[in-house]
Amino acid sequence: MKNTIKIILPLLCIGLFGFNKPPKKATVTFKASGACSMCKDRIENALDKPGISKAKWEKTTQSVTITYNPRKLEEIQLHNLIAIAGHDTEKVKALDKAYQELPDCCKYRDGKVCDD
Ligand SMILES: [Cu+2]
Repeated sequence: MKNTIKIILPLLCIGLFGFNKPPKKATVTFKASGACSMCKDRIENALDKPGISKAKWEKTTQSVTITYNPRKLEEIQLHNLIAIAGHDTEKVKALDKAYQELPDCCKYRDGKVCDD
């Protein structure tokens, strides 16, 4: 019985003191399409927003790794920021208008690649 209390009490305390809140920091990696270092800058700049502490896009893996605050942003918003800048992610397709406005060499859907 005493042992049970020893186990339950700390759990109860954790529950009361914000265990239910999401953590302040989370890191996610997902697919985001791009062609070159200009795309890298564009994607990373699009993620230069409050609540995002780190964003790194990699051409070789066509993926972006983002450290953000889940209390301020939902993961889908990260996808939206990238899509608005003209780049497809695994969950959100870029707006046509934004894609058309990309420089020719950044038109990743045609398999184009800029010289870096
Ligand atoms: Cu590019």
